[in-house]
Amino acid sequence: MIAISEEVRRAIEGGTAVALETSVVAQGLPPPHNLDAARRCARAIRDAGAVPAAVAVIGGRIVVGATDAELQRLADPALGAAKAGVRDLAALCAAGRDAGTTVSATCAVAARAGIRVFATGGIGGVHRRGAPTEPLDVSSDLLELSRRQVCVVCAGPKVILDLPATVEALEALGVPVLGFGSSELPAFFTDSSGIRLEHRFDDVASVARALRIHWDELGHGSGVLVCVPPPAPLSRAEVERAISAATGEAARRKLAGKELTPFLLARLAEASGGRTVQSNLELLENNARVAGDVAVALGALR
Ligand code: PSU
Ligand code: MN
Repeated sequence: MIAISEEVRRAIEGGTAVALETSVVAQGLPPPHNLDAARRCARAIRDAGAVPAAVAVIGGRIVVGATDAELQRLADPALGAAKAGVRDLAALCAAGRDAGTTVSATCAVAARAGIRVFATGGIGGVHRRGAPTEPLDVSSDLLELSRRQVCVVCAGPKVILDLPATVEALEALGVPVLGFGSSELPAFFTDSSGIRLEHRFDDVASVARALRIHWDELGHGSGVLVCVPPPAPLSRAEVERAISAATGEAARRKLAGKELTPFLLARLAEASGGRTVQSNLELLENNARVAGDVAVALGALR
């Protein structure tokens, strides 16, 4: 059921494979930026001396190391690829569907395939609530992070979330949060969340050492979040204004579940005249490069 490409299989043995999610291709970014992002991330990982392994569901098979043709298939909105969270994988496979995999699904597949490092843009988390009567929406990304031995390199949780609540959930779940070149939690398009990070690293060799200790010496079964500030951040104030408007509209339309994140990201893109999309592309590529460096450093410790 899990088809691992020959190149990725060899890289897993050598410890240099880096997983990529594809919900960002199928739902997170509009065309043609979605395909562009996938290609830029793959190139950045190769430039670091590692091997990209895009995870996706194609015709009911989970692929690890999706081809460019398969990525094109996910990137075409007319083909209707689904959004696969971890719990959707079996049903989508049984139904023979195509799907982009979220962070939760990608963590699960990467761990199963033996891939230890994974790059994404921003992780899901605890959504904001306009009123206490609204249901609590918590991304399955958090729970998967707590039970898969994968290092997720990201620009922090998405700024559309309730950031303090997301950070508390990560603490409760026992997931280490490491700042890379930053002592403040980045929040996707913006580098200022106002939340201080206790652990900061400025080189990938130290990150790799922390991963080895976490998994091999201490025997922890959880993932590790490495948070890299976005290279082209937007101002927090500007982003917050757009988020209030977008979350208000989502509440009025009673949007929930897996539609919510893509809706909010699309609204922010409109409100910013496309600047959130540019920022998203830059940070995805940057995270892919750091993930490639981490994978190479981790391989050197074996
Ligand atoms: N990173 C991006 N854009 C995205 C996502 C991540 O730059 O669209 C996706 C990830 O796949 C993440 C998902 O897992 O958004 C979160 O969705 P939800 O809040 O429904 O769990
Ligand atoms: Mn959700």
